[in-house]
Amino acid sequence: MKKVLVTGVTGQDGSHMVDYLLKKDSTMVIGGIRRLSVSNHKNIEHVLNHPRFNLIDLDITDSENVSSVISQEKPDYFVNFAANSFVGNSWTMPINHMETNCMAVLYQLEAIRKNCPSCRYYNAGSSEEFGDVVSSPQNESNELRPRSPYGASKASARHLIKVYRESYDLYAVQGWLFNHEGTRRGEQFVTRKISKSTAFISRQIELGKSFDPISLGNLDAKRDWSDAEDFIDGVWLMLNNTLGPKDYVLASGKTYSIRQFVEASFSAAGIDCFWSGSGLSEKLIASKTDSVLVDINKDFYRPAEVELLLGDPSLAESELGWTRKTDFRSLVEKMYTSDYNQLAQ
Ligand code: F7E
Repeated sequence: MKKVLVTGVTGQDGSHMVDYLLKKDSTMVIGGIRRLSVSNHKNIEHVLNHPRFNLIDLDITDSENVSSVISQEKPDYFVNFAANSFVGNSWTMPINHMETNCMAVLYQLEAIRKNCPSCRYYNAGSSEEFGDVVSSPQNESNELRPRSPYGASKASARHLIKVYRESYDLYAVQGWLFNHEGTRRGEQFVTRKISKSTAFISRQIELGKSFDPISLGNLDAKRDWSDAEDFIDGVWLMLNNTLGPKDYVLASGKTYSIRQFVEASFSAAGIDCFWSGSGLSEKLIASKTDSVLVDINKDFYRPAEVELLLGDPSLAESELGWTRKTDFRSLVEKMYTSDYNQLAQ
């Protein structure tokens, strides 16, 4: 039986990782969890009584706590999905992002090096490390040119992982994970904001009730979006790579604008619509009723934007045998349908 310690288990990726590992008979899973006065267990409620799943108090920003947990548990794998992951917030909380996304990784690497050097380590890296890209698609040899405190924190963590791997012979890796979304996605991220609001608008239209438009920022930024569940297998393959510890890009190899995500979401809802105006005055209008579905709010623009992300997953495909099941349209439909069904219950 292998012991896997996963952090961030109440979030999207951590909770999917727990589900994935519990399907294997050969793993027991420890969820490292930061104690809060309010419960945030929604994504793991269904596994709380699983015989091979336990929760443990773990604050990744407390180096002493990290060190004692790792020396006591001596896990076979440590999978770090805990992070402050909202890029937009990182300009207002840069120190928090650096402490949570970078210093915390250093505490984990140090604790593993000293107490449990055979433990295999994974940190959730990000396409935001590529930032202001000069060539597309982005692969493992692209320069890191982050554009946000968040991107800088993840890029710094990546450098530390490489240094520890090469200096101490640790099995320590990170994945450059491009945007990955789904029904457990936090509601402040643009995809979930759109799917949830489209579902609400659709329901209000059915009930003959009024609604506010969805207020968005930059519609023309392009992201490479995948289903978060498809990435979990890629992470596990990286942790069990017969070629040894290496960092890989996980992506779909296709890029779509926020505007295209909005269009796909209203298409999933069966609402005909058209764009009108430009810049901050641009609006998405419902063809039948002339009501405004989307407007623009400059508060959702970022001080510096990553305009285009497009990943090249070919190395992960050829060396790890990694594949994906869900394409862009199916992902948008899945998210919209789940949000609509929750409202209609
Ligand atoms: O923004 C634009 C925004 O916040 C996507 C995280 O998982 O993926 C995620 O980071 C795009 C940006 O995700 C709104 O300007 C327009 O261009 O959903 P997001 P993100 O910043 O791409 C990477 C890979 C990570 O590692 C991160 O942890 O959408 N946008 N209007 C908006 N974004 C938001 N949030 N809200 C808007 O109203």
